[in-house]
Amino acid sequence: MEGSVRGAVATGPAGHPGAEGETGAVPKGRGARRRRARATTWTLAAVAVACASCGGGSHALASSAILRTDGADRTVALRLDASATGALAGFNFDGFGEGRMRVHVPVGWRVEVTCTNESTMLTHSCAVVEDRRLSPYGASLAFQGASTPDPTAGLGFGKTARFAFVASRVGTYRITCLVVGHEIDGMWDWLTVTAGGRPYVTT
Ligand SMILES: [Cu+2]
Repeated sequence: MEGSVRGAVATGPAGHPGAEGETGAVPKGRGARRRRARATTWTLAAVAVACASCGGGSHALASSAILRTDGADRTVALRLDASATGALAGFNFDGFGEGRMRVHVPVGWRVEVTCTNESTMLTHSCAVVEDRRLSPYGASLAFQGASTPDPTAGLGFGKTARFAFVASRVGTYRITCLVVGHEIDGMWDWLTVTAGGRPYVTT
């Protein structure tokens, strides 16, 4: 019977040049090109390691990508990319956390959310909750059906889940991740349900 615990295998950064010794200074020609190539490899490796937990890209999403409106149906499509950038150590939606994004939707409109976890390290979820005091344990859903499935467990890397709800009450709510500790680490934004007007996003 195996008595040992199999641990994670540590691997070097992709493209590691290995134990090859440094050669003398070669100002130009193949040697210089090789050094430049090696420096680029190291830079890319460093970026890959630095962003291992943030996943996603380096740019926050544009408002036009975050919210799309079908006025005839009184429906909005809201895209929430969890950990879209490295902002707030990846605790963001679409690159925004700690309330820096505010989604405005008129009362009675249907909100169709597409939630994708871009983090390679952490699970994340998407939910709309009552605007109560921030807690490591999250908050209650503001509208029926307003979260991804099993939101305290969250979605794995690259997973997408969709949900929809009707913004049935005027008020201020939070868009949040309900994985324990994430909201209080900054992974929340605002949803304002307005008495009228058009849907829009401010960042
Ligand atoms: Cu999260």
